Amino acid sequence: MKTRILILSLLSIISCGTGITTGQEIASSGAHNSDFLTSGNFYQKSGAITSSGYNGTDGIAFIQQDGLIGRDICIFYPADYDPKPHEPSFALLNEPVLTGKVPSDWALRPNFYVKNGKAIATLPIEEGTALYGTGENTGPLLRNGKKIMLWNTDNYKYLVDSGNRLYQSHPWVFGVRSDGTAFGIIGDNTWRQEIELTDSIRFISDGPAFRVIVIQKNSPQEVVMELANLTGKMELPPLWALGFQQSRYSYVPDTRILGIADTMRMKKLPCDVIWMDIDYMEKFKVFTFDKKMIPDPKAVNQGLHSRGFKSVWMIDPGVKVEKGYSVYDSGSQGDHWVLTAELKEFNGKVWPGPCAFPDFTRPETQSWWSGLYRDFMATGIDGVWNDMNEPSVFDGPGGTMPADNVHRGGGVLQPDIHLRYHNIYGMLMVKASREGIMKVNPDKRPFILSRSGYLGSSRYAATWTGDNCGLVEHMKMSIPMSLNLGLSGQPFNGPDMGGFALGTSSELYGQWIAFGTFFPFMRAHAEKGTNNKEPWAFGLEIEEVSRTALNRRYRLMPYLYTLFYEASKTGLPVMRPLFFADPTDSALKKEDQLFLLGNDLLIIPKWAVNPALPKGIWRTVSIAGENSLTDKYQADVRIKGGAIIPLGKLIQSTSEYSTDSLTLLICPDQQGKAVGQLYEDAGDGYGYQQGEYLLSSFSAEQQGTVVKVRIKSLEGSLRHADRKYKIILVHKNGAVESDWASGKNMKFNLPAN
Ligand code: MIG
Repeated sequence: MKTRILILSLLSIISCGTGITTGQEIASSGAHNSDFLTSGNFYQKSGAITSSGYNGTDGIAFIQQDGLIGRDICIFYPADYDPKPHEPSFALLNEPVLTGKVPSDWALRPNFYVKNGKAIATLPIEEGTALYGTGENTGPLLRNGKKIMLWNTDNYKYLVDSGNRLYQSHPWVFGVRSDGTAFGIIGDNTWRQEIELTDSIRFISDGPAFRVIVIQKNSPQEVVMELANLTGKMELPPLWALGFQQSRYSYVPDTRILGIADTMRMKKLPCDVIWMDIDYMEKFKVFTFDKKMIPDPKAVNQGLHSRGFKSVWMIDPGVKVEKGYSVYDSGSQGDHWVLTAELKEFNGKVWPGPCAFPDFTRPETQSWWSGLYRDFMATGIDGVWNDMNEPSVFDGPGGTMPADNVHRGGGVLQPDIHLRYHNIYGMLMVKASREGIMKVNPDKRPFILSRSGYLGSSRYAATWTGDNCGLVEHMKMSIPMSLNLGLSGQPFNGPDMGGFALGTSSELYGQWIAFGTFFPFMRAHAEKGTNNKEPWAFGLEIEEVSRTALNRRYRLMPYLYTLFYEASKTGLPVMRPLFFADPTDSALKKEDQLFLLGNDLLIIPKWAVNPALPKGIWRTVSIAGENSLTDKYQADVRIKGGAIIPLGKLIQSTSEYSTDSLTLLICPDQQGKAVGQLYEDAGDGYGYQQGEYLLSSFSAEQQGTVVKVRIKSLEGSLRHADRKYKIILVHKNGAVESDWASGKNMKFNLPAN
């Protein structure tokens, strides 16, 4: 106890907060903070540091400073704001710069106060406002009335705290008013905190007083795009990451891995990726391979590649404490571990037994961790799965490390306790992973899947929603969960399709894959000890259901890839809530059985009961020969009047993807017109950043049985010499198909309906 008091007093050297700090100031003030024992750290103004965080004096604080930081974006600093415990921000790409005064008619201002020692910011909820966001949540799409804890937690089956805290933290509330205007609020701090959306919007932090950023726009779409401008965007992933992915805890030995791949091909179930879970490792030691299970990792990767598959392998943060194990040895030599409050190496139990945990706040540790990927990736690994990075610690308080553990920071990062850095531990881990992977494969686009995350972590990794169950309830909830992640800045996400824990019945799997095939990230996964959950494991009927569902995804690949391109440019989600179709239509605001894929496709799962539907023309289409109106499983997919959707060929993986011939699904609006777009590039690498891509627009006009189609190149230097097109005209009573044609201005004569 004595040591703790000594350390905390060393830590708590008073510093004065100036309120506003520029990026440069942070960089220079951070520079001499690398050794916190001599320079000390910061905050200590209206309260004292305790080992569990901030302990302010109760009372109301005035706004110390506020102003515009962009078009329709304002920032508010509380009176006792100190930048040191908060900056640089992990959510924001750049430190905000004041560009003007808060407009006089600005509706949303926070009130700041301290209650029970906690720093709080509240904002009023106007009547009729629908609330969303708050990141990864269980429960419905609409967040009104909810209380959410932001404290990244390994939440098996979503049972801890009734699922009110999961693996990720997004201090972000997104609101849509009844008139369709919208706002978003960032409570810019990483500390353990709660968000309450009961009588008002309330951020209640265990850290010192924090600043709040408010975006107000005319539409929800503009708010989400502005969030992406502030927090950064997902980089365009490799095309293969958009394919179907098959995982299990765990596919071992090597022969089983290749067997799964072979069965996919034999059964003509399109698939791009096989995933390797922890049992491939030797005694769960990261960056090793078990000699019996995987005697030759290179051969496994080559085997997958020669079958047209990619491979993703798991890496956890916990490093087995074992002298002679190179990762532990080099980590110890470099002083890379998170420390206890007594400044000793912290050890906690995970799969390998006692582990040490990299302190990713240290720049040296970041580069060390990056470097570990060199030999690993050299075996031909395509993607990396960072799991357990909340971090999950089996014998730690609340399943993680103690909140008073010490992170040493360095560079621009302040030293501080775990309570501050917990929620961005995983984000810092995937940042280092990504850098390491890019260094080894500079000509490939990295793919990383992270379980933990924080607002803005789509900059580094895709995500999935953790350990759900093979339950109808979890199947249905996967839609609002994915939607709210998309509305919180993470477009590349999806659930464990089919359910991770518990057995999955044939019926459930069939229903799930039939709409799950339209998730941005589509991976089937299964826990150890559960029934086999590959598409063929549920009998012939469900195998056929799966084949059709997967064929639908792969035929839609040109459209899906175009949506990912759009997301990487604008921050708009790939999977969108129904109210995006009409933010003024109150009936759509809580509908979360259905979703939109982009703007032009509406996905209606078979199990949806009395769904609210957007107004206007939306017509059911067949994408891969299915008739979803009579089919027991396949989701009803409807195309919007006025839209053109490019479809590709039936393929078994994106390694066969080409846009040499395209089918245009055309659904004319009231005036007989329709438009669409297509993005294409090499599918991997960075040529597209040098202009090696093509963004085209399609426009169509129908007059009776004649449809004229114009194709324009909008951007990029890629050219297509002789692309063949056919069209499928979707009309009131069905669809008619044309012959193949080519050219920039085509005229299709269709058979009469
Ligand atoms: O404690 O690696 O969420 O997808 O299969 C469980 C084994 C650790 C949790 C992940 C799950 C993965 C499992 N992991």
